[in-house]
Amino acid sequence: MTVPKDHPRFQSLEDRHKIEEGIAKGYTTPTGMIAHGRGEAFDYLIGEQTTEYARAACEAAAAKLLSTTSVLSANGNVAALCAEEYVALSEALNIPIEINLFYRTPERMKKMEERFLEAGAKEVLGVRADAEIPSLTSERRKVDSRGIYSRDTVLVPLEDGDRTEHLKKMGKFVIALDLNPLSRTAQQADITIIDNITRAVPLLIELAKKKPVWRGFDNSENLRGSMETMSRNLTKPI
Ligand code: PTJ
Repeated sequence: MTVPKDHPRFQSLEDRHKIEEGIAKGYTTPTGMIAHGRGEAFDYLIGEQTTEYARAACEAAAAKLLSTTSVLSANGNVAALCAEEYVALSEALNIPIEINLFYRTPERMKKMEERFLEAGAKEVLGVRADAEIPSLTSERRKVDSRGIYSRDTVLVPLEDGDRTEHLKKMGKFVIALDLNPLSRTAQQADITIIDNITRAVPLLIELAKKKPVWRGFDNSENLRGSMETMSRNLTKPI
């Protein structure tokens, strides 16, 4: 079905169809639809726009990703929503993309790799995982020794799980990208970007090109700002 361009929720409906397409093509897991719906609810609460807090977090994230050895983790929802932009971000930062799936199967890994190669990536890590995140039991423990295993900074998008805790135990700097400020990943990361990935990735590309300098970042303060924005939006008079 074609969504009319003048529909007030055009972008949101388009994104839903991208998730649907990802599921049909086999690189996105069916539960990715539920994850997406959860994200949509939080997007409403921040007003479906990039807040000043998200912008500040993106600027700090770009500086950190540029100044350390870094890697961009990718799951099935990322592949569905913004594969091309994610590849452009990896090029702007000159760092690799590594596929890391919760519902990991050889078929899905192959389809994910094909999706990113089609989107222009020259190489995608993760398919031939040869290392493990110690003490993590889920399939997300399987990582690439050239990527997540050895690099200092990991961008973890659209994930409410236990990987961040274990990456932190390995001494890594974790940047979360998640609309839900209460998710475990959002709460445990060193920088949390509370924004829709479809807005945050283009902004990260723009900021990376300006080569920002790392000046430190207060994540608790920034998370508080995003949560206050949400509660203000919830209580504002109609
Ligand atoms: O592809 P796999 O096998 O690795 O599976 C991916 C799942 C669906 C398991 C993974 O995405 C996941 O952990 O889902 P959760 O636990 O529902 O967490 C997803 C988080 O992403 C939630 O906190 C949502 O609020 C957030 N989210 C969803 N869509 C967006 C988003 N954050 C930013 N932008 C979005 N578009």
